Amino acid sequence: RVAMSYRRGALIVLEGVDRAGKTTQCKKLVQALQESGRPAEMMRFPDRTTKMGKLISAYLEKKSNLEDHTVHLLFSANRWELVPLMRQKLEQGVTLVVDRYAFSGVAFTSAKPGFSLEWCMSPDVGLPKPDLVLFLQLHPAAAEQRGEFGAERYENSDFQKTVLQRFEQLMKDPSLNWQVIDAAKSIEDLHKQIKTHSDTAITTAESQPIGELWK
Ligand code: ADP
Ligand code: 2DT
Repeated sequence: RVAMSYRRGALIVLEGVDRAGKTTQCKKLVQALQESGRPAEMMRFPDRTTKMGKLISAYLEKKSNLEDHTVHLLFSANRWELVPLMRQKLEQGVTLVVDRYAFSGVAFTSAKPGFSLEWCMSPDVGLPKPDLVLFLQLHPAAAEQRGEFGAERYENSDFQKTVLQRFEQLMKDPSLNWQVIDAAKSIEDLHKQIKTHSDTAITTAESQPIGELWK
């Protein structure tokens, strides 16, 4: 094919506070895309199945302690180790629907004392840039009604409130296609809205190269 479009898949990221419905919506989006004949796959970060992912998982389950900078870099490394696979899929035309990405990385670490947004962003600079970042916005009180916090690290309401503030800072970046969604709506309403944004992003991405995050 000469001078043909890229026809690559889109990189779609879902972000939001704990229990906003990210996992529920990622699964529904992948299923809907597949049913409409578009190749799509789900990914999640952290990916706990790799060697680095297992270290992260033990940390989140409080089975191990890691120094704060160290664990931040591990979360980033866990994304970088999957970049070759992500690029391969995208170039094959597969749309990737990703549950959390570098935005969670920055929001969670920078909610700890002594961590600037800039320092937290730097290891993730140059990752494949999402074509769409859906932020599932949910008030902390509404999130609480969806059930108790689990026993994992970071699962407490004061920390989550600071995390939300950091997400809000990241959303001011106009170089990214942020779409804020009201996550208090029903699962079906949210899905329709997310599907519409995704269809637009997929069409746009087809004729564009993969971008570089925060570069
Ligand atoms: P996250 O991945 O953001 O933590 P989940 O998709 O795991 O969120 O959903 C958290 C909980 O909230 C689950 O019990 C899920 O069934 C419920 N839930 C998800 N979406 C909604 C919604 N739109 N309205 C009410 N409850 C929801
Ligand atoms: P879940 O598996 O329930 O989504 O929880 N986190 C995530 C970070 O601190 N840094 C990161 O880079 C990422 C991707 C968010 C995972 C927990 O890990 C946090 C909640």
